[in-house]
Amino acid sequence: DNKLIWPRPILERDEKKKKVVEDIKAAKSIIVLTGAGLSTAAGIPDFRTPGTGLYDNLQKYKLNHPTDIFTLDYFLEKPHAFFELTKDFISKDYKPTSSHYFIKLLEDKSVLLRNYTQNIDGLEFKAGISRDKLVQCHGSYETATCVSCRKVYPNIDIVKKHLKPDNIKIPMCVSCKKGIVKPDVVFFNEDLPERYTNLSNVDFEKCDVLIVIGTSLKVSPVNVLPDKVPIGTTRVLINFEQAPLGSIQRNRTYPYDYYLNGDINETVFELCKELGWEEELEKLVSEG
Ligand code: CNA
Repeated sequence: DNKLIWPRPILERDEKKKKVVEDIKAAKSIIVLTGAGLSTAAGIPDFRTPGTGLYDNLQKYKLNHPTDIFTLDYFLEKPHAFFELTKDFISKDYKPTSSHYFIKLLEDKSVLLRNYTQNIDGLEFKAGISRDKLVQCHGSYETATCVSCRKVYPNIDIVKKHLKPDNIKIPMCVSCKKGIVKPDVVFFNEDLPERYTNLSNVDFEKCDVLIVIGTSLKVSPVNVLPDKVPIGTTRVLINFEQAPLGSIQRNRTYPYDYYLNGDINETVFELCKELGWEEELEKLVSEG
């Protein structure tokens, strides 16, 4: 049912692109909401792409459901699976994609209000996006906390030294000695960081252009963020697939919704070309 997906396809791609470019040119407060699709071109699998996504590649852990790996119950029982994934994230030197640099370019042009990212790979920082401009909705691998006594570890070194290429040990708390030290990435049913709550309550009402990139918008509560912008806001989705409607949105119609279907880097490059930002983007990427 076309009514249940977002945004509804109304115009031809070129026509939509033209409108999006006009609105970006006129914008003062752009929010970019990103997901795992943004980083697939960096070599990091997303969750849900059939075949390559993490959920299709977790058979060896014999999970009842792929999301189990990001639940506290499963983690407490079988922490190895999560730490094996963690090892990749914190040891490999992934590079930002050109679309990460596009977000940085929006910041350089003083039109980026915020980048809300669901990603935990830290590639936004590697692209130079300021801490102030970033909300890591699902936490990050920068810090860790003991699941038992809640001792906070201000860096991830304690975890890192347990994760050797072919030998994964479980990092235990040096203080209480009985809790596992869990990186501060948000699991299902865990609270999102305070920064997310505080800023999302004020940012979205100021947003004149919302650009959603590389997310299936299936994870709550981030998936309702697009519904928090004013009705006159331009909302753009750059993704291989349309997203399901959020809970609030069902009864509202946003007149300026544009779905730019296709590969993220290609679409972003096309937009930059039409914005006349091609050279600046290429410069950021090459200096990266
Ligand atoms: P998801 O559900 O896997 O959705 C990703 C979306 O991106 C899908 O709709 C894909 O079709 C689309 N996509 C993938 N590659 C491209 C491409 N090149 N061009 C166009 N579209 C593409 O992931 P979500 O982000 O929606 O789910 C939220 C989870 C994923 C968050 O909790 C993240 O922490 C988690 N995650 C993060 C990473 C990371 O940090 N890089 C990796 C894997 C999962």
